[in-house]
Amino acid sequence: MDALSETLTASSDVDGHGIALTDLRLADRVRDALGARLQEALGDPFPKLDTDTDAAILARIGAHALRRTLPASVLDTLAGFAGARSDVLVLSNLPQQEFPPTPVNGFGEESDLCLVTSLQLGLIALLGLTPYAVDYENSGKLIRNVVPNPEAAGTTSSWGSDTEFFWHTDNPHLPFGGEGLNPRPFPPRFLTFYAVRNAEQVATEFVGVDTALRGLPDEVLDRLSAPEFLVKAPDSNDVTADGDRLALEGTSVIQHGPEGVLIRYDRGTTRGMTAAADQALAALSEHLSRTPAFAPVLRPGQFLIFDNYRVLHRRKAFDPAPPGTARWLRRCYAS
Ligand SMILES: O=C(O)CCC(=O)C(=O)O
Ligand SMILES: [Fe+2]
Repeated sequence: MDALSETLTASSDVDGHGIALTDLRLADRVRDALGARLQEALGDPFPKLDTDTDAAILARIGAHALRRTLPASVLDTLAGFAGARSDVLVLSNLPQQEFPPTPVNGFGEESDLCLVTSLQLGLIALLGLTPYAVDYENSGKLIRNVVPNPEAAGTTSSWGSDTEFFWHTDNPHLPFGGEGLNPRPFPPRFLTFYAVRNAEQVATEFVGVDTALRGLPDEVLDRLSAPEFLVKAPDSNDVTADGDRLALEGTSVIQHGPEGVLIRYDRGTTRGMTAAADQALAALSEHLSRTPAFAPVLRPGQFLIFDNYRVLHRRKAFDPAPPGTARWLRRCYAS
């Protein structure tokens, strides 16, 4: 039955990775209708709509086309995702477009990507979230091209490839926020991705915080909750005027709140300020290397969103395909 392939929604944890997954897939005819609507709204050939200066227009076009095309059950699931505090949502079989070569230096002509940008920003709107960028990362641009950038060789960054980007949360050097309406002072609550190409079949891996901590001795958990850590900004952040990186000093790695445990973690940028704190970090790191992961290989036309306060993610080292055809995800922060 067509309706089944249209709105396949599943919440599953078959591999014990502790991820509450919402898995949605559009039927081909829904995908095609959505693509046609977007094309019609955007005009053909695409006008020069820029991701940054025209974000509000692109979001409006995307949200309008999505609302008029997606089945009600999918729209309801999207609207409820952030409030339900689910971990990961995947929406497959979205429209694609003609894509330029992968911009391996990190930046390309954004207005060539109107259709998929309007989709991504439209989905963020339907999720009830605010897309945003910060001025000290990605040149302040809203969408990060997650590509194997040769200039990032040897770094643990979303632009890296030759080095494993170990389990982490994004921008863990910022304090956890309340429910403030300005997301910038805090780590991004959610990361969204639209996959353009991934011929190398590199997985983006996820583990839920409860699974990540399960089985650790109480003294390790107590130590990780203590304000005994120095967390620096990741390699993707610009350095400050004195050549150093921003840092949060005297903070904890995990924090207990009404919605459960929240985590800030990046092994590469976090140090214990005491020997015991360092040992607790080492124990967590060792534990994580043995924890089962949810490891989807994002395929072209897939959208994924996850909760960056409740889920750790990583990407293993890989050999990039030739520059123009190399792996390319489009990432946008949303809070
Ligand atoms: O390359 C990936 O799959 C994830 C990269 C990453 O950690 C990020 O974009 O924040
Ligand atoms: Fe990341």
